[in-house]
Amino acid sequence: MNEKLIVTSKEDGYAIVQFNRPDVLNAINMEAMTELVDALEALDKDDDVRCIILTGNEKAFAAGADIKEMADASAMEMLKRDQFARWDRIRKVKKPIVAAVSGFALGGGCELMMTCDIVIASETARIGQPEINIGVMPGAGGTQRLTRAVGKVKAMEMVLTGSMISADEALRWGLVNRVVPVEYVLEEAKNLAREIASKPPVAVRLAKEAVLKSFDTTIEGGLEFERKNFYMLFASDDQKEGMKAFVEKRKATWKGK
Ligand code: DAK
Repeated sequence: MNEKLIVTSKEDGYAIVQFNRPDVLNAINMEAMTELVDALEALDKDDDVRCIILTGNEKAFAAGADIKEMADASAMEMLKRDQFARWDRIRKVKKPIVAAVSGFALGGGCELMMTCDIVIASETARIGQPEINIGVMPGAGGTQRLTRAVGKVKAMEMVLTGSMISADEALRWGLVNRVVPVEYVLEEAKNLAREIASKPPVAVRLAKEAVLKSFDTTIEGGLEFERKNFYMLFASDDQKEGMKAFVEKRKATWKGK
């Protein structure tokens, strides 16, 4: 039997999803992408899981889409493969995804990292959009999410030169949340996942949804959307419990409804 290209494990309240193509620096081929999306969607439906960590290994989070798989493809073949459909499904995952990034996060790897909600990077992280060096350009959000995260001039430099940035630069530019020594990157992501998993799940879900909404609407539309989600939470048991527990000076117990 073929080895799985994506390995999933569950811990207390969260799950870890790990790329498993170490020989090619976790380059993402179509099979890995399918496994990844299937795993994320299954975890999204799993009530025991409240947060998902996406990670690679010490050398690479992911060095991009598999170049060897794309090299000879025609435009029509690329169109028929319809890989964007899989990427779109990741965007629809409702639970928070924390990326734990060591080594290379390049091309599709960087784009996948930016699709995650929070990013913990190790000091060894090397982040970039090097597609220009192989005759193409970013195709899964690299010109859009990167530009929103770091601003036009920095995104332009990364996309047009294909140069990589260090973890410290990524931190200064707002592309990652924090930088830790490589041996702590997964531990730090787990701490964060545990903390998110301890929060009321419906509020977490609606809050994530509202933050993401800011990417594709006007401020007016976004504020309206936020307000509706805010009101909706007053229909949850967890809102009653959370506020009651505060008044009674005790710890809240969440029901997730
Ligand atoms: N694809 C396939 N194999 C890769 C790979 C990749 N992206 N990156 C590395 N490898 C393989 C190498 O070929 C090598 O395999 P063997 O030769 O041993 O068989 C092995 O991994 C180790 O790599 P190196 O020997 O090159 O290792 P080095 O430490 O010397 O260099 C490197 C590391 C990361 C600087 C170098 O490997 C590199 O430049 N890799 C390519 C990085 C890159 O250009 N990434 C962007 C790929 S394009 C789409 C969505 C997304 C995308 C496209 C479409 N749709 C939804 C349609 C995304 C496109 C991309 O990401």
